[in-house]
Amino acid sequence: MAKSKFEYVRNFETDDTCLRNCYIVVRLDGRNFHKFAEQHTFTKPNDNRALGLMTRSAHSVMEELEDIVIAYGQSDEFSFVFKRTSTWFKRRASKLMTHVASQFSSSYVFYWKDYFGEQPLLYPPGFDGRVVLYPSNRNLRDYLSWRQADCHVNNLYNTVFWTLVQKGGLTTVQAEERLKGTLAADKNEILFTEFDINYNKEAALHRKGTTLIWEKRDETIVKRLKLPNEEEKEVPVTRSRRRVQSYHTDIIGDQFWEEHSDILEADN
Ligand code: DGT
Ligand code: MG
Ligand code: MG
Ligand code: MG
Ligand code: MG
Repeated sequence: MAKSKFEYVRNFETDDTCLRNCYIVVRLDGRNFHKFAEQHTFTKPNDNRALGLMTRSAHSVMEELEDIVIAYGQSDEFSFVFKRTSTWFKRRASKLMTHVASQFSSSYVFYWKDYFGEQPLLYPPGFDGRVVLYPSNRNLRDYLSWRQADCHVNNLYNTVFWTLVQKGGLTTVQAEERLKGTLAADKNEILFTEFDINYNKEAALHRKGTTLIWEKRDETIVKRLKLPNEEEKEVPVTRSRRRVQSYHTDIIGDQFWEEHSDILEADN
């Protein structure tokens, strides 16, 4: 087809190809979820329906899009890591990020009722996205550690804060005052001595967030085979299938990475 005289406008598009050899991380974060959580009466400090829906949506992103090797989520955010050798959409940052954001957002709405039942979704939620490149396994692990440490710090604070309010009868202002300047050890101590709560025994989902990875499983099904001039017979067929598995476990230390050594590709 002949080129139109308008064709030149293409040249105004900027190149946003992600640097080769780097892990591409897309992090989404719920837009104004402070208000969204209030309006949809999320339980405090953690709403398992909301967390389940976030994870379900991330699961859909991993299944529908190419080359995501691990995802990590907590609160209203989820990070998706594309393998460093991915060539999906020619590594164009805007394509990758918008596909992740739109697949996630539409899934969040699509699966809403599976988690919230009859409670209506009051308005369409949105998610912002950003792309960050990490050139080494150490940098990528430090990124994920940073998000999990953030989960821990916030959850410890929120757990004590809402325990002081819900069980201790403090007002939110009093609880905030009480926690001013306290360290992690102080917060653990308040929970333990005043409320008989051992923070380390609180739900791992809340303390560690959610990590999604691919796992291979052998699956055996019985197939009916009909060869020419033979009776039809049933034969077992085993094939390796990948499926998304979720973990609520520490990803800061080495153990997780040693047990799942196929996630990271070697630094060269
Ligand atoms: P943003 O991200 O700048 O548009 O603003 P927000 O309001 O989304 O702020 P952000 O992302 O820093 O904080 C997440 C908010 O979501 C925070 O206000 C608490 C709320 N949220 C997330 N998960 C839960 C939950 O399980 N229960 C409750 N009650 N609130 C939650
Ligand atoms: Mg924010
Ligand atoms: Mg947010
Ligand atoms: Mg957030
Ligand atoms: Mg198109």
